[in-house]
Amino acid sequence: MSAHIVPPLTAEEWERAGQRDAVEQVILVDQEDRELGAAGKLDVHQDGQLHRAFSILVFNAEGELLLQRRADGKYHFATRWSNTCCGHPRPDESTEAAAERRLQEEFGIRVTLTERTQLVYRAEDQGSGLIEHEFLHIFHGRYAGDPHPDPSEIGAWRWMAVPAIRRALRVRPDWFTPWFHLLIGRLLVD
Ligand code: DMA
Ligand code: MN
Repeated sequence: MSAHIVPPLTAEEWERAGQRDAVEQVILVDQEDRELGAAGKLDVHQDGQLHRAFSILVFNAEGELLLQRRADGKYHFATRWSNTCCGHPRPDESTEAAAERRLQEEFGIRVTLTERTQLVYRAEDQGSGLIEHEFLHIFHGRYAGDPHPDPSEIGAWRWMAVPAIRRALRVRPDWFTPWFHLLIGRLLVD
């Protein structure tokens, strides 16, 4: 199973990445999001190939954003604070269905999502050696009440007002994921 996985993933990191990540497939795309085929999730993040992904921003009635701290065992960008939820549609799965699925798996909540915009970006994770290079579909949704996070995905969570997020990003930039900087800096207008 792991024969095609090459350094920089160490044996320990491979273990942490776990069986679920090892068998997941993602959709390879071009710069216009046209499908080019499927490939293994960990392979794609080692090689830095462009693939389809989504990022979700869930707000409460006060306009605060639900943030998550990625769990210690995540395959990349572990322990960093980020937007509500992210992930990859599987081959033959719609991006919206995948977004709603991951929100339920990670946070245990059902939210109706609306696609707002798209963004292509590339970022390297020093910790894991993995590369994110994504055609990102950005969804917004609203939710009231407490979420029920899966601790293997989410180490901590909090609601946070956007001005406070902007200050935190300035003061502690490396506590956050690179795509969260992009989402807040370039896209978020709420
Ligand atoms: C991957 O997020 C997608 C983006 C936008 C960075 P993730 O690692 O939280 O998702 P998953 O664990 O489902 O691959
Ligand atoms: Mn990705």
